[in-house]
Amino acid sequence: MNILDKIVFDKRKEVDLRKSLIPVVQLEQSVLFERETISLVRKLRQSKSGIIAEHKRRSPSKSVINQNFNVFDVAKGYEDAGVCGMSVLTDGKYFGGSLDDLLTARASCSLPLLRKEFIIDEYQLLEAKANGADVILLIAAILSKTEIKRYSEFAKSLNLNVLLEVHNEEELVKSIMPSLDMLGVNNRNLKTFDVSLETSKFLSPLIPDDFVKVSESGISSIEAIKELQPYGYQGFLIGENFMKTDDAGKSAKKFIN
Ligand code: IGP
Repeated sequence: MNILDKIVFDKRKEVDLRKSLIPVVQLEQSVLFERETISLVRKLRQSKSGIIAEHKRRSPSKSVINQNFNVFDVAKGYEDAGVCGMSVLTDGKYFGGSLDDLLTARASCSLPLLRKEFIIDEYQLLEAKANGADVILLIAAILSKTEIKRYSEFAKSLNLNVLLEVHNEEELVKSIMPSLDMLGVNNRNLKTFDVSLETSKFLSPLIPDDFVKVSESGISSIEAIKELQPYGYQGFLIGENFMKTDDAGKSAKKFIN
């Protein structure tokens, strides 16, 4: 089993347990369920810098990145820096995150929030909505075409934006459909953790222009962004580079003109 298979295996068990503990009606009763969501796509289209800044304590590839921050301050710092949106990792076992982190970020800022999670069930979309998310991530490497269609259409019905993540041509070709808002190219191979910005460059011409293109992972300089912009990228998802410093917001600010 590669790491991605392991994560998905554990996630299935976790989601089944959560489902048995918190029924859907309870999620739907959250006050946040009525909240008007904020569109990340719209913000990215209008923005020059296009930064989506992530809250990430640790990861399977890097182990500990930063355990000292609290999400409330990070969200505030990112908002003050002028980023377009914030990504909050909610996986506990591999990334040290939680839905509570999402809720805290929601209480702290009015940025569009992405629930960064391994989505394998509609239930997780209801959780995202109930905890203040505006955007969900779907990972093509772990979903069939039918699942991508089902989850993205369900997300749209909840007024959530959809970011679909791919890493190669095959995943991209199977995934293109009108219910997606943003196409994200992950420069990191989630099975091997190899990182290369060339992945974004190579896949960009295969992404139709009606989707906002987002380059994800391994971005550590303004030069890297400048290098990717001519390929049509309008969004840049950055985690570690901000989180490894002692002031994530201040680090993000350096990327915004
Ligand atoms: C951020 P980085 O290299 O800047 O910390 O990467 C983000 O792209 C990465 O955390 C990520 C991710 C994912 C994490 C991209 N896709 C899917 C978990 C699941």
